[in-house]
Amino acid sequence: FKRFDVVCALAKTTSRVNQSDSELNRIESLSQVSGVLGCQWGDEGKGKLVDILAKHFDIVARCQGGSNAGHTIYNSEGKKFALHLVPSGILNDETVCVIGNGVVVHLPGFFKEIDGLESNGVSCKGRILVSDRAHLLFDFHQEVDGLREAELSKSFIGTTRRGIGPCYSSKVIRNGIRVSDLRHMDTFPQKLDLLLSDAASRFQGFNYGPDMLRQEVERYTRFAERLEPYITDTVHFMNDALSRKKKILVEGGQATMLDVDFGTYPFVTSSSPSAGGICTGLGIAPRVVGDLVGVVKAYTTRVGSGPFPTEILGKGGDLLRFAGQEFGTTTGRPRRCGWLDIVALKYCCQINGFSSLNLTKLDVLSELPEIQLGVSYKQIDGISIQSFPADLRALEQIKVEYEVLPGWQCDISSIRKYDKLPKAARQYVERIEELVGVPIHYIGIGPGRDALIYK
Ligand code: 2SA
Ligand code: GDP
Ligand code: MG
Repeated sequence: FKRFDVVCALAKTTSRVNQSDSELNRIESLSQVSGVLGCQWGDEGKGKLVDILAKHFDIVARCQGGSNAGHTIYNSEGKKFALHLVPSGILNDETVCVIGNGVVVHLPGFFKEIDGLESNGVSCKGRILVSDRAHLLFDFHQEVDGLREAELSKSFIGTTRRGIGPCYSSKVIRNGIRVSDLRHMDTFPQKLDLLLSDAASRFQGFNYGPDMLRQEVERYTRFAERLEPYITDTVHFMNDALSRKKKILVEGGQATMLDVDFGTYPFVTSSSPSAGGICTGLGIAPRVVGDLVGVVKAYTTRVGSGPFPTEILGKGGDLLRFAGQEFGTTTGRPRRCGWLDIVALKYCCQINGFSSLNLTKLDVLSELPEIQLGVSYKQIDGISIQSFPADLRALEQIKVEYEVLPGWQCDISSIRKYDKLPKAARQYVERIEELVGVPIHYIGIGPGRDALIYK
């Protein structure tokens, strides 16, 4: 762990720019293991917060998902980076980035991402550790993802087609191939053959032959060599770091409403983006997990199919989409847009036990004369629903009750102090806190690193 010590020594000497003592105090009082998790259907702006917090942590770790994630961040010069597998701590030179055992790793995508970062001046050497227990996601998983979607026809999930579901299926059915298997290339071809034959027997449209196996084995022999310096027993690494009082920030991908257990199943991803995924995806004990910051957009977006109770169809939705530039970071797909859903947010807060929230993209609402907040759900017969329903049929039939709040109709993107925000904007923030019962500590008013208000 020599490289880690060098990195941590550097972290202590970092200058912390543009932050007041109370803002610094807020960040530095975050517990030894903290997390940033999505509260809606993804794309809340988790990457931006992780990038900002990263310089106060020694390690930033991903615990679930794969390159379906798209985290857009801007460095201090305003240069844009879209990250998928690499944790959003990478732009801070001092941070060690861990890809945990719960992540599914597509090596061609991983190396492409690293090459892209390096060619943009971000040094990745010795700063990224990949768990030897993480599962490998192959190109064929991506192909199968597409075939499954085609098979589902009108009831398609709207996946990112990055092979996530098929790879987690291989893992759970127990014929998956893990990073540590790359150290045994003698048995690798047999294992891969088993996986590919399985896919071929299931999907008629999947053409598998000896050439494909030979080519993949050749490719992965090269990848195995290139990956070797990254491969780490990250369970040991994380627990050793904990015993040495290092600070760990966990970066969630996707969000609770896309969680395979708690989300709008089956319109979900195949991992656990909620708090539970931190322990299973990194091998650290629940008792060490401290502050969790929930990231919630000031409105709601969803990409892909599935229920969306507060969705705004038509022109209203288009307006938000263009104002918020709501297009997928990974696929470029237009995101569906709607009002903030307090019922879903409360459900998410219950599951994750957030210590605070980051309300993002408040600036996007600036032009609206009034803003709606979905505060409760009622059944067709008028009876109130207490929590977010599991039953999608029930969800289709609910009626959302809204509170209407005044808009502020002025540009707030250059404001940096909470009390300088227009009264209507503060009212909106405080009403959300009141309804949800969790304090909002951070407010996003633009995509840039400095566009954050500490409340
Ligand atoms: P998958 O590919 O199997 O995980 O898809 C299953 C569902 O999970 C949703 N999902 C996402 N939703 C929002 N953002 C995601 N990342 C990208 C981004 C998405 C993009 O940052 O914009 O570029 O399209 C993400 N990843 C998975 C997905 O839409 C399905 O509903
Ligand atoms: P993530 O997946 O949760 O990390 O979010 P994405 O990066 O996919 O999507 C969030 C988008 O909103 C990105 O393009 C960010 O640059 C941008 N963003 C984040 N916070 C803010 C904010 O407060 N205001 C505005 N206007 N944009 C933001
Ligand atoms: Mg995203």
